[in-house]
Amino acid sequence: MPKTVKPNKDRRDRSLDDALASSFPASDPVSMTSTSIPATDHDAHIPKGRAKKSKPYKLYGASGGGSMIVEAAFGFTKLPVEFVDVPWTDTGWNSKALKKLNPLGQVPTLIMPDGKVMTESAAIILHLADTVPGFELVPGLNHPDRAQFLHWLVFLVAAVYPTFTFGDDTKRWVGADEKHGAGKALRETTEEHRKKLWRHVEKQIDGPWFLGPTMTALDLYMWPMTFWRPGRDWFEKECPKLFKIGTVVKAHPVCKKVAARNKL
Ligand SMILES: N[C@@H](CCC(=O)N[C@@H](CS)C(=O)NCC(=O)O)C(=O)O
Repeated sequence: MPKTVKPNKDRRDRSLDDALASSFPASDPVSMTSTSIPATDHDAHIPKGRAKKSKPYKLYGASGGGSMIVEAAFGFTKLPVEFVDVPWTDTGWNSKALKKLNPLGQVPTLIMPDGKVMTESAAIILHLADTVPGFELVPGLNHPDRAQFLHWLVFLVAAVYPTFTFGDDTKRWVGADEKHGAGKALRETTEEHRKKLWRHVEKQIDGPWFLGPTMTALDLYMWPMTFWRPGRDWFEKECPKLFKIGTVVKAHPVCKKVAARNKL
């Protein structure tokens, strides 16, 4: 699993408070929860008076992992969701908790109200946008940022995320050659590759958020991802815009709740 790096409280810069006061747009959780987003949109077809309480989603996650991105995204909705915390020692191909649900043994793994399984953070986030009217973390179909949002969402999960998959537990991939240094080499090359990817992103974005003036789900990824390897110091020096996004998102009330539930 991507090792989290303990946040350094002293590093919280002064402009963070200004950012907090000004930059959470309509996605501010207070305004989100005060709108009339129905708790159970999937029950919309049930005639009034016969509406029954919808079954909750069930989200399998691990503390500090990418499941927190999805948990935070759920925090911007009123959808009912239950959490199952999987110990890191029980993730991966031999996971007892996840084996029957997701053979990869990865989190997030989501059980839908109808019992079907959904994995892949990007798919789950797009599903939330499909399900929750007014979900503002995903630019809508005709929004001018839609194409860039999709571009970066898939980039994060298809280009960046696998560098952890291959670098975290190198024995899985190099087998007996681990003894001969292949694991170390794989770790190093995936780390270097990831740094290149992040530098590329940093050059492409203007800030203050990933897509500019408005917070989107891409910013949620920057929360855990800027705390994972290569770590906070590296991001602060090499990718200050991404570093800042991670810092501000971490302080968002929704993410604070998620962090507390994850005992971070
Ligand atoms: N493509 C997946 C990646 C999920 C993933 O790699 N999760 C990590 C935790 S951050 C995991 O479960 N690692 C355990 C493993 O692969 O064995 C997504 O976007 O949801």
